Amino acid sequence: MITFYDLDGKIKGAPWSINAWKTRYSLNFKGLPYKTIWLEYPDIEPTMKKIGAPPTTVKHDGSPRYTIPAIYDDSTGVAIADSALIAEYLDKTYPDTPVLIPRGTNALQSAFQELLYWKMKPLFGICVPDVSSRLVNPRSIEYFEKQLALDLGVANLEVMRVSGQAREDRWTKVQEAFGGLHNMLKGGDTWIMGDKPSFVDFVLASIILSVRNLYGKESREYQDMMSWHGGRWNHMMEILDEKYSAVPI
Ligand SMILES: N[C@@H](CCC(=O)N[C@@H](CS)C(=O)NCC(=O)O)C(=O)O
Repeated sequence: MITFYDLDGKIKGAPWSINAWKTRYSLNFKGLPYKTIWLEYPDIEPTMKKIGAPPTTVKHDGSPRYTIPAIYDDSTGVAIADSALIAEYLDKTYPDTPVLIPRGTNALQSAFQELLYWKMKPLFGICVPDVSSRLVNPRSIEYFEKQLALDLGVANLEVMRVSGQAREDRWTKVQEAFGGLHNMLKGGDTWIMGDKPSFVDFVLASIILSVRNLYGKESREYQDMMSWHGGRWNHMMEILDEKYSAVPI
């Protein structure tokens, strides 16, 4: 069976890590059974070393950075981290399951992921200062805030907070970013690659999910987003919620 490593958080049953959701959607989409191990930030590095999952990048001091999501697959003995590498591994190892990264689309999928991150910067600007108080367990807060502030090049996450009209203006930029995506996805397709979901849809959905986890399904933010562009994001999320959002423990 596959063991999936995710981050624990304050809201049980609603895991909050955007990156881990990419892998949860991937595993659910493929219908592969798995169990979840819930970690706190300080546990990630020792756990990854223990299972043999390599670091995915480097920290600001040049030391290796170990990250979740990661999986350990006891049928092959493979331990692997990074959601995109995990998707590639799952496609290769379980060829009879639905494909996450269709053959020949690796470069396009990577490029689209990067584009999404650039486009969604205004959204991250709104969300980041709210994450630790609403979602992160006390044991992870110091690590999370320090690491993210370093990543974002700010003294602390609070300096990013905007309110009042400035927040409204930023929210308009988020809507414009989704509008840009909507214009790219011509026609009535629900999914980025056309008639079937693929890994990049799960990347986009995990970003949308971060708003729902942070502010709640009934929040003004989430409801507003779900009304944009003829409800196309709502339609996508409804399908994903119904089919691929189970959170096995
Ligand atoms: N590109 C990686 C990013 C993974 C990532 O940044 N994970 C965060 C949690 S959401 C993490 O484990 N951070 C630990 C650290 O930065 O030390 C992926 O897609 O899996």
